[in-house]
Amino acid sequence: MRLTREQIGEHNDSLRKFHLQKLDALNEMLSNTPAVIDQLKAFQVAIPSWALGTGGTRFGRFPGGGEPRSLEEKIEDVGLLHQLNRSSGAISLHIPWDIPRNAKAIRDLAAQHELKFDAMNSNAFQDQANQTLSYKFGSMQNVNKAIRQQAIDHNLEVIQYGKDLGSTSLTVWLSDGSCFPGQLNFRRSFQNTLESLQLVYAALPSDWKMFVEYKAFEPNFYSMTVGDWGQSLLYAQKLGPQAFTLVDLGHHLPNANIEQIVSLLLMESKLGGFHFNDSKYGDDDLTVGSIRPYQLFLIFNELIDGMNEKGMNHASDLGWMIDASHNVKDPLEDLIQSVEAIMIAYAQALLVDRDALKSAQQENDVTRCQEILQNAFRTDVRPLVAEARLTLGGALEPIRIFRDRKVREALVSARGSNTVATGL
Ligand code: RM4
Ligand code: MN
Ligand code: MN
Repeated sequence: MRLTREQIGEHNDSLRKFHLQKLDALNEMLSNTPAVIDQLKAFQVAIPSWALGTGGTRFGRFPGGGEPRSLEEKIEDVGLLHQLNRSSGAISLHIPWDIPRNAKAIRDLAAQHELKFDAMNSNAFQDQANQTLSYKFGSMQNVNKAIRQQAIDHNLEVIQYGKDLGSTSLTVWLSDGSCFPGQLNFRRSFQNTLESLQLVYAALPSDWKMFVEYKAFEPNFYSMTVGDWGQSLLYAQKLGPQAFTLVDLGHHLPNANIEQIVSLLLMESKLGGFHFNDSKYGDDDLTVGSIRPYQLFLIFNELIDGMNEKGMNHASDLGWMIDASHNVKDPLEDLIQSVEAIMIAYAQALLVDRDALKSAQQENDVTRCQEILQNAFRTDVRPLVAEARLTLGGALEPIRIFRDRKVREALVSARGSNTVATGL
């Protein structure tokens, strides 16, 4: 489903006057709005193929209707999102949830929607129907070599799918770990995992990156074999220059200082990418920016600072992806909100007066440091984000047009009300 240019034009015309008033006010207040808008226009956030349906919890799943029934329909949904916000120009596939059986056709369809293929995600945390050996006691850490080999082979297959699609990165998230003290030999598990990852790393094309994603707990609750950024960094350092740490915002112990983690990983040139989501407790996978928008801003503040220092390209030198799951919201509306929250945090962080902050830090002027950050954070940058969308042909208010044009209703009538997308 796509909206027509005319429908988007009509929507924008009805809101343009008010939008321009707000934009003018910002232009008067700030000196660098054209540069910020240009950077926003270049910034793209990949959408995971598993976020387009309703995610379940272990207590149940409540599909909302009109969920995509195939990879093709997922691509169409991301295409629609990108049409509305012009910042969702990539999709990230999880294998085997979304196997591209006909790579050429899938590539063509994505190109029609102006979408690229972001990181490929492997899955050695669930047993599949046709699988011979079980991951019950882990995959790459497993004491059984044949099980480790099965996980390695799966990752090699995922790289192959990615090559066929034009992706250039692999994200490995392992649920490996233990639930009880004594269950595992920590060092042996680490070594097994490292050796397995090394075999996958060896198969990476030279222009690919490997992202090693860590997670503090769940589904294992006593130890995780890639449990924090320290462990992930160890693997990435031992693997080599194409391996990096991936930070998923929901994968830390409560109150972790994620912005500091990001800053140090960047310093070491070992930050690879992001999975954005928000949480109150654990890996809640809630809408980005819905719980802790200030934390998101502080993370972007460190990202920009660290990337600028290294002369990195904000848009292309790290992998930006959402990793969320929706139990009570329309998945497309939720993704619109998540992408918007990321763009807002990025824009606010671009407004931080870095020279002033540096001198305030040098002078130990703690009050001024806080003022500088909070001045940026408290600026309503939404007109800048909307202007970036508008000039790229998107909609001024994506959620409003989504509802006005009854997009979900149209998807329900096209796909049915009982469809269930693959994913968690
Ligand atoms: C994990 C982790 C991975 C994601 C799976 C679905 O908790 O965040 O990135 O692929 O969930
Ligand atoms: Mn993740
Ligand atoms: Mn997660």
